[in-house]
Amino acid sequence: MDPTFAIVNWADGSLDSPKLRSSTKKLGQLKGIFRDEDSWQRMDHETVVYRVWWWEPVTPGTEGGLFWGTTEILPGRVGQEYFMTHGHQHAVLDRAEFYGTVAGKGMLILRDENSRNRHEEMSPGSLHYIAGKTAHRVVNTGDTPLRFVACWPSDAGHDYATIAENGFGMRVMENHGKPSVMGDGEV
Ligand code: S6P
Ligand code: ZN
Repeated sequence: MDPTFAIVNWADGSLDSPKLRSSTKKLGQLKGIFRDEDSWQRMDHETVVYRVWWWEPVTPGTEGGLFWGTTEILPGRVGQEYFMTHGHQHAVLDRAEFYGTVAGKGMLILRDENSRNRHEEMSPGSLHYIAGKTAHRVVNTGDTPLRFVACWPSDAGHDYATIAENGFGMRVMENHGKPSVMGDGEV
């Protein structure tokens, strides 16, 4: 296959490319992310929370290029809090990104450079523009896998440390069987 060509299955977002890369994030790798530390501690740390497959048609760090990926977040909760991605801002802070939902139900949590929060509901077909200087995290609020595709600049990089330190300012918790968005400290 030509290295500038890949196949996307638009029904489920899966990707086929000779240069496909992938990573798996298990519960044990998400220490400090979920609010209920005791529940996190009691759960099986080998549980898969999400997987990412992505295609780098150019070398990471190349200015002007793009990457493409698919993320799958499994359904589940730690205490009342739904499974979600670690979340990050881009190392080159002003780099933007598109997310497009393929399957499942979720919430995109955003935090801008002035620490202002916003959330957008994700459902099949929803397309989300993540502006530069905006940290982003995805939460699976459904009971099936949430799958979304993403496109981001090849020189964006990832900064996980800043958000790990500051948090997102909001969390998505199950409340009477329904997702509820609340402030970090709210019960
Ligand atoms: C990359 C893009 C996604 C995430 C993926 C996992 O810029 O936003 O591919 O990497 O959804 O999330 P995280 O926060 O673990 O990188
Ligand atoms: Zn990103």
